[in-house]
Amino acid sequence: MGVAESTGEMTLEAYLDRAVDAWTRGGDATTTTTTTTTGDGGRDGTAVEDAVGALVRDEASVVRAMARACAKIGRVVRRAGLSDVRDMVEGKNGSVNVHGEEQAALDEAAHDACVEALTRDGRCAWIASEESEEIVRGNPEGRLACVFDPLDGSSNIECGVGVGTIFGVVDVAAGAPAAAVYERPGGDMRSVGYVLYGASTILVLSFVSANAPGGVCAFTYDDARDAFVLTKENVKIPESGGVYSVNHANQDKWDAGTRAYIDECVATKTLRYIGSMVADVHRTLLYGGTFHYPADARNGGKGKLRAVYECFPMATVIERAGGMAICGADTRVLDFVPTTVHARCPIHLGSARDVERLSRTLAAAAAAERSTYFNN
Ligand code: AHM
Ligand code: MG
Repeated sequence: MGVAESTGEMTLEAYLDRAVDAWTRGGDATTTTTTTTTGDGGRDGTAVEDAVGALVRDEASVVRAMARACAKIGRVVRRAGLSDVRDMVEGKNGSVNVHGEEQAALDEAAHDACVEALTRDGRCAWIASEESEEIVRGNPEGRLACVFDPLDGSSNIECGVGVGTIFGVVDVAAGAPAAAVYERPGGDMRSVGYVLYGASTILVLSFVSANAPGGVCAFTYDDARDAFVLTKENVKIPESGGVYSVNHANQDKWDAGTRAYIDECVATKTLRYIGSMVADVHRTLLYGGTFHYPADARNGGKGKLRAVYECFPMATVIERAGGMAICGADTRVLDFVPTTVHARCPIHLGSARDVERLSRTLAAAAAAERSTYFNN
C-alpha cells in the first residue's frame, strides 16, 4: 500500500531530538541522512542559522506540547461511556461556539488541554482554536503560532466512532499581530499533524525544519510507556484508490462538476463515509481514493470545513505524502488565503491521479456552464 514500515521502538521524543540534531549537523532534520554544508559537516554558525536552529528547537517543543495534550485527550475520549466523561459528552456547557454550534463540555476540555500545554511550553506567540472566537495571546516574544481543532468530529463520540485533533504550526515574525496567523496561504504551514482517537491512538506528523518539507510519519500511542512510538516512516498515499468519501445527502447542493465526478465514483468505486474528518482522511491516506467536503449551497457556497485548522493541516499532510488537495478546478487548498481565522473552504483531497481527474471534471463542467451562459 505504498507505506514503508518501520517498527523500531523510537519514541516521538527521540524522533524530534534526532530531527533537531540532524538539522544542527546540516541535514534534513526529518531523516537520518545528513548533507554537508560546511567543511566539517556542520552548520556554519551564522546568526541566521542560529536563529533558524532556535526556531527548529522551538518547533519540536510545540509538537511535543501538542502530543502531550493529545495523549491526555485520548485518555479522556477512551473513557467516553463512563459516568464522569459521559456527563461531559452529554452535558452541553450552555455556550455556543463561534460557528453557532452548541459547545459540548468535552470539546472545551480538549481545547483547554491544548491551550494549557502550549502556554506552559511558552514557544507560541499565538494560539488559534476552533473552539475560541479570539486568537489566544501566548508569549509575545515567540515566533511560532499553533492552530488546532481540539476535538474534530465530536458529535460521533457517543457511538464510539473515531474522532481526532488536527494541528498546524506557522512561523510568525516576532511581534506580528494575530492576523499573521491566518492572512497567509495554507502552504505556509510548517509542522502539521493529526491524532486519531480510534481503535488505537495514532499521531500522523510531518515535522518541518529549516523550511524543508519533512516526510510523513505515524506514531502509535503506547499506554504502558505513556509515549507515542514511531510505527510508520515515509508514508505515501497510493496514486489512486477505489474508495471515495463524501456526504451524499448534500448532493443536490453541489455544483455540476462535483456531481459529475461523484456520479462517476458511484459507478466505479466504493463509498466509505464516517463523518469524522480525521478518520476519513486517515483511511484515505493509507488506502488511497478521495475525501470531499465540497462547496455547497449552504454557508455562502464555501463548504463546511474550516480552512486554517482543519483543511490546511490535512491538505499539507496529504500533499507531503504525494497526494493532492484542491478547492476547485485549478485552486490548491494550500493557495487559499483566508480572511478570518474561522474561514471555511471547500476541500477535495486524496490520491494524485484521482484528484487530477476530479480537477479535469470540475474544469470541464465550469467551461460547459460558461458556454451555456454565453449562448443563451
Ligand atoms: P466539527 O468540527 O463540528 O466536528 O465538524 C467537522 C466534521 C468533520 O469531522 C466531518 O468531515 C464533517 O464535520 C462531517 O459533516 P457532515 O455531518 O455535514 O457530513
Ligand atoms: Mg472541527
